[in-house]
Amino acid sequence: MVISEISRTDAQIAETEATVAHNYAPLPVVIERGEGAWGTDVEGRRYLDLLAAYSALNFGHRHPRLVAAAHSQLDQLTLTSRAFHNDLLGTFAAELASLCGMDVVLPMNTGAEAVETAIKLARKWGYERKGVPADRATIVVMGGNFHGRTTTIVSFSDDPVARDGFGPFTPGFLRVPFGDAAAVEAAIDDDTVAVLLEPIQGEAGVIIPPDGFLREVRRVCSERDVLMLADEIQSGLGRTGRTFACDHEAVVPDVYILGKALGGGIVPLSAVVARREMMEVFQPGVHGSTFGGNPLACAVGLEVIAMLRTGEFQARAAALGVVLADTLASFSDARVSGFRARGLWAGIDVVGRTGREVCEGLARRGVLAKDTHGATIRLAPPLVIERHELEWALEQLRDELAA
Ligand code: IF1
Repeated sequence: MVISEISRTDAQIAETEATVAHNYAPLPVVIERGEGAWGTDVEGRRYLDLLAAYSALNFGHRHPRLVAAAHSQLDQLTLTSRAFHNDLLGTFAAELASLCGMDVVLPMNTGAEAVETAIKLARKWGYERKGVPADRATIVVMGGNFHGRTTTIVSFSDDPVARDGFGPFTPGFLRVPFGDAAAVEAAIDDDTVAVLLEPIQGEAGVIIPPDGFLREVRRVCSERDVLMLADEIQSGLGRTGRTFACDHEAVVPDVYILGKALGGGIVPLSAVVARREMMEVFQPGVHGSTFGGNPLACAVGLEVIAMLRTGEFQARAAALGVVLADTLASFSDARVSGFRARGLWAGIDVVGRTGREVCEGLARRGVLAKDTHGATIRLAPPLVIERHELEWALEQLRDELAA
């Protein structure tokens, strides 16, 4: 009898390693099914997903309302391109603009595309409305930023791993320390068209700026006629216990940059949302995307917006966020040297082990999480997680750190 020497997991990993570029180092877990906050691997083992695809799965795996919206649209129309109208884009844009308190939406697909769109908007607005001399526009960005992987975006990254080897780089960006409003103000001159920031920095390890920083940036941008571009791709759409992370300081940016959970974890959907006076710099033909505003994504996006309008997911993230923060605060500082948490989002600095080692141990305990930058792990459970599931997961983390 031939006994298979290799498990389905190992076979699947070997095939992936042989045929897919090694631009990631995934945990040795092969997910086959997802339901709510849980994934099941090819050997039937279940995992509680505390990454939620970096906050693209705020509504969990295959939320029934979102799957239903996708299914019904699949039977009708999936793509027209913007060469013609479709019957959903206007409604989707009106609903999203209303959710943001803005007027106009430019739909794209990935987060990086939305960030690039916002950069182009700010530059064009600077030249056409602010009178900045051609090709002189500058944008102030933050140390520790992560806004995507295009060559222009990595041009202003301070992470050598994300940036090295991809030059020559796009000029026109000034980096200042995240959280330092005085440095932001000092960096602004007559050529500055925008300040681009994540209200809370995700990849940097869930870095929350000093209270009042966002209000100060808002004040300075208003005073100096500079656009405040808020990248809420990861921090937005309920993650921090509010619709947007900016809401915690009652700050309304000039431009919201959205993505990830906007597509419900089903289709890529991102968007730039702003007032009409900004968006008018985009005249026909100056910007676009094949899939931008496609009816399938709009159908799912409309359902996401309807779900966010109930406030249920924001309230869950706020309430369970208290459980998360209180539990992390109880961890001994022999295991955790620090943490940051807001809503259902936390960055935890572990002691004596790499974040990767902790995440490998968590996977063996049936919990999926992701490390970032050495000894930090990020927790971002789906907002549909039940309290007892979150408590169980945190027990696994406590046990793993004590191991
Ligand atoms: C990867 C990080 C997180 C983002 C913010 C724009 C984008 C992202 C605030 C671009 C994307 C993803 C990208 C993915 C892993 C993940 C990530 F580790 F890369 F940095 F979440 F923190 N703005 N973040 O977080 O959106 O083009 O990917 O749709 O590239 O490894 P995208």
